[in-house]
Amino acid sequence: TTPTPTDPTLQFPPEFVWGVATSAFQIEGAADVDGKGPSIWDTFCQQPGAIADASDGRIACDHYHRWESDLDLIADLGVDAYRFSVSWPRVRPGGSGAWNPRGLGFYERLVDGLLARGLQPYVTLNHWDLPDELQANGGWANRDTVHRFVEYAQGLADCLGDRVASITTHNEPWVMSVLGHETGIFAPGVKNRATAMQASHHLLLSHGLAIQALRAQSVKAQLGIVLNLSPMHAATAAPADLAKARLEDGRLTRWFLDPIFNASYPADVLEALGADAPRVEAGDMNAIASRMDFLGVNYYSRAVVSADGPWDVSRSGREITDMGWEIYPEGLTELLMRLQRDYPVPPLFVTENGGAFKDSLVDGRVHDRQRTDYIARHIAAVAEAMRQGVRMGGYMVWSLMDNFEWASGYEKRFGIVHVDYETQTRTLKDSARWYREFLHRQKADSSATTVPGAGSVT
Ligand code: GBH
Repeated sequence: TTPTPTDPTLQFPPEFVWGVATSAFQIEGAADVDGKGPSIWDTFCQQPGAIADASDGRIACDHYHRWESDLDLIADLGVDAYRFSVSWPRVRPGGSGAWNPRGLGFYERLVDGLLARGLQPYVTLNHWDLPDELQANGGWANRDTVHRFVEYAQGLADCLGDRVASITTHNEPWVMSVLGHETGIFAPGVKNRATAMQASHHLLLSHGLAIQALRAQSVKAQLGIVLNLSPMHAATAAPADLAKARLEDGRLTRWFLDPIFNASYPADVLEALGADAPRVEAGDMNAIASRMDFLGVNYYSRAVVSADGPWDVSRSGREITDMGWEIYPEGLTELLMRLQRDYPVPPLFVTENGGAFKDSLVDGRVHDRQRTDYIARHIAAVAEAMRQGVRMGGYMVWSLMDNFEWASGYEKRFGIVHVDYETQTRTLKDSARWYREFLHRQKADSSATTVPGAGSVT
């Protein structure tokens, strides 16, 4: 059953940060307005068959023109923070060379608009929309892109570093490297494992070097990275399944956390990669291991692996979302506890969590009981991790509103706010009403007994 907004086990400490999240390419539209250059996603969308409904990001939620009323909507939810990303080709169209003052101006107004409404800006620098001109040079597979990214981070921090609460270097480097360069289902659509692993190394290196550059600039924002992580369960206790689960966990989780916290890649994964392992230069690993202020975790489901091919999710007996992902809230507790047990992590944030469901808008209401249930149960899973001693900084729902769901186009809806793409009308779904009521109760009861384990999140 869905926890109610007043459920006493869902009482969090007052400093816990609640938010909603989006990303630039998925909501902004205005693909070539005010001097924006093309990104690899603009280009990828033009490839026949790349996007399920043959759509693109040209208009999306038209947030570029509707940002003020969208900020009013966010404020109305009663959240503390808004996590969004900056479009690199909007602020520096070619990825190098001239900056675009009109693009920078958009994000300055957005940040000021958040602050004016009492909302903390949580900025992500790279949520996948690399400038297309850099891709022409090899993109993330080319070591030069590392330095272009550091310049981009410095330029952005010059503008916004004193006004934003939090800066994330990359959103989900696993997705950009593996889905973008190995399976090729995401931009730039490359299908080569060695290229994917080289790209992942450059993403990590650019993260570490950007953190160092921003520290040297003494930005006030908290600095970190966001990873997509899942507990990796073996389908059976057979040795072959267990070995495969161990290797897949190595590729998804340890491949990123070992370098960030131990300055080394996991030996078993390197061995399995053989000649596909990345070239690493002297000093790279120490740069990657630069100290972070937080670690962001995007959690949607667990993963189940079987040695004889893809595991059939219908065997799970669980409800699945419209993406075909199993609903598995206790996996979030398991994951958060494992991270704090295995690594010297700074405070953890759930920077994305949510579900796609088939919604219907009837008489101005969307009764999205499944999404409400999904969010409430995952918030309860965070509370449980905190009771077990995990230091948590915050939780953000993916997503504020329905948007461009990458290769799935607009057919999959993750929003707690419904978007009518004909009229661009926004309508609060029942899940948004639940979240608003829940947050209202949090603030009202914040003097009462709270979930222990928040640690000092400063
Ligand atoms: C996030 O990525 C993105 O940050 C966000 O932009 C996006 O809109 C949101 O999630 C929803 O998709 O193939 O069944 O094994 C999610 C990363 C990586 C999560 C692949 C699911 C595989 C599930 N995803 N993962 S499955």
